[in-house]
Order: sequence, then structure tokens, then C-alpha cells
Amino acid sequence: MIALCGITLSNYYNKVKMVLLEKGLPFTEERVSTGSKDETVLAATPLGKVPFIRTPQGTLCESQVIADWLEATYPQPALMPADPFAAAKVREINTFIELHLELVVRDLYAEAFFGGKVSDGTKERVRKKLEKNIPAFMRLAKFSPYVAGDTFTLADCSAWVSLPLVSMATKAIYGEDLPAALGCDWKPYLKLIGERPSAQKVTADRKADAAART
Ligand SMILES: N[C@@H](CCC(=O)N[C@@H](CS)C(=O)NCC(=O)O)C(=O)O
Repeated sequence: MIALCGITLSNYYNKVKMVLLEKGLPFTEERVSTGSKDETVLAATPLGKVPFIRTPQGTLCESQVIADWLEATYPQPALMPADPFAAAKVREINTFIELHLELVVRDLYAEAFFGGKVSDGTKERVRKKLEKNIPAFMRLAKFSPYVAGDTFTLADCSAWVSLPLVSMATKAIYGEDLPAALGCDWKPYLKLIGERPSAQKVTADRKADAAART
């Protein structure tokens, strides 16, 4: 059986969890904090990042690597189009979400979510990038009704866990929801995905876990 390791607060952990749930695969969850110094953990995830998975064949880290392996190993129900070009378009959107939006806004999280401090220089740099990257993402995203078109795909697992962070973090740091200010209203989309049983379980587990830890 697959063991999903990490924390329910992590968007990347929840992306993989959503893939597992959407595919109806049995799995267990193992709480592993970020930045572990444990040699067994570092053997599985050398940067100490989560998520990683344990499988009967060995471990895998990096959420996209895990998602690709799950898709190849358990193709049904499909989360990627069979046509290679259509599949590449899904990956293109996925890359924009994770590399050009989430990874950029991540530099604000320390202050936006964790009571830390982020320098004015970082805030300025992140804002400039987002002002370029959000409209660029919107040129690719379809939201018709799914992020890559008329079918639910892996890109929706990424979008649903990561897009809200862009809005929340920019609201906390700049006092304005930058995507909304730039004309991107993805709230109806988030609501649509949020109605899926997989999304509801991810949210319920995250909330239950957070409540148990306070
Ligand atoms: N590219 C990685 C990113 C994973 C990631 O950044 N996870 C965060 C938690 S959401 C983490 O482990 N942060 C701790 C760190 O960067 O040291 C993936 O897709 O799995």
C-alpha cells in the first residue's frame, strides 16, 4: 500500500492526496514535518520537503513526479488526456500554477501566514513578478469549467490547492487580493472543485488536524 508522508497544511501534500482520492486508491498517511534531520526521511526526500510517498518499490519525492507515477501506474480514472499534445497543455498550465504563481508568492508566506517578517525588497520583487505572471497565467487558463478545459485533470488538483494561496498571501501583505485586482476571479472555479468529494475530504482532514494541534 502507498503511504503519503507529510503534513495536511501543505498544498503539495494535498495535491497528491487529491490525486490518490480521485483515483480511488487505498493509502495511509504518515505525519512527517518539513525540515526533518532524520536519515530515513532524508533518504526519501533529500531537501526535507513534503510530500513524499513510500511504495512497495521504494520512495518518491516531488509532488509532480509522484502524480506522474500515479497516472502511469494507475491510469484509470484518467487525470491526464490520452492525446500527447492535450496532455502537454495540461502540464503547461500546471507549470504556470506551481512555478510562476505559487513558487513566487511563497516568498511572502513567512509574514502572510506564520507571524514572521518579509523585507520590503522581497515584497516589491514578488509584487512585480505577480503583476506579470497572473495575467500570463490567465492567457492559458480556461476555467471552462475546469482549469484546462471541459475535463477535470491533474491541473485542477494543483490549481485548487495553490490558487487560493496567491489570493490569501497578497491580501495579507499588500492589503489587496492581487488576482482579483488584476481581473482574475477564480472564486466560482474554486467553489466548483471544492464540491468534489476528494476536495471535501482534503479540507475536512486539514481542519481536523489543525484543530487537534491547537
Ligand atoms: N516542488 C516540491 C515543493 C514541495 C514543498 O515546497 N513543500 C513545502 C511544504 S508545502 C515544504 O516542504 N517546505 C519546506 C522546505 O522548503 O524546506 C513539490 O512539488 O513537492
